[in-house]
Amino acid sequence: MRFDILTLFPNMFSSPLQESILGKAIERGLIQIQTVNIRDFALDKHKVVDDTPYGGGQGMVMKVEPIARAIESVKSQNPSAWTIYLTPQGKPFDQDSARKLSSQPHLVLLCGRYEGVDERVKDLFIDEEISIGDYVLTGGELAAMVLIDAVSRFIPGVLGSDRSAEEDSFFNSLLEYPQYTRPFNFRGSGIPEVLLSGNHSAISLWRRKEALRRTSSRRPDLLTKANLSEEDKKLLEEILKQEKREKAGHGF
Ligand code: 6GU
Repeated sequence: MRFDILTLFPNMFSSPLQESILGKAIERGLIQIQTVNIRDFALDKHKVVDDTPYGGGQGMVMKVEPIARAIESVKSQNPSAWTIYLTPQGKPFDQDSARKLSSQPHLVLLCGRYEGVDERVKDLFIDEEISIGDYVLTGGELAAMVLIDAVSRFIPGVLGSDRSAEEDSFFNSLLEYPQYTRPFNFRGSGIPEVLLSGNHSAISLWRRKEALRRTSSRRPDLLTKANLSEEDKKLLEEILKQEKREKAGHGF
């Protein structure tokens, strides 16, 4: 899969994408990432890429011509590349969006700065606008990296031959259960006994219950979407009863 990133700050992308899992995926040819500096497509000798807004108001707006020429240069090699503008005004990004985008062979990611881009960029060149959450970043660059990371995990082989993002528990709408590794005792703090029992069905049941407990207390909105079995519902009842008892002041 190929990603072309259109940005005024291409250096921001070098280190984060070259480390660890994404770095290996690039080395192994599973993903290709190229940055394109929008400033290289400015028309005047001072390489101006922004201007004051028509109608007045705060800040600067990214000009249409340099962005248009940058997008056209990338899309001339592949006219069907799916083109995304990263903006807080976009559709909220989630795991399902990441999975769907992973079936595209080529994504073009436009990163905005300042007060955003001239509206005509969106009308003429953008297939989809995406936001990574309800907060404001100084630009779309970090959002583009988040998107590339989440999408790449779905590409076969990126997580290794024996792992797939499809198996992630978030994909199944529950948060992960707690994990522990050695030492058994860290500064007086131990680990749940069941994990040492060697009883695999007891361990699975404990993990399922802890995943449900976490999801119920931190993200109850996810439970309504989850595919809960009859056993899950029983476990949830136990959890809620336990919580009530704890609230009432006797923690047993
Ligand atoms: Cl995609 N861009 C900016 N600038 N801020 C954001 C965002 C994107 N998503 C959330 N906040």
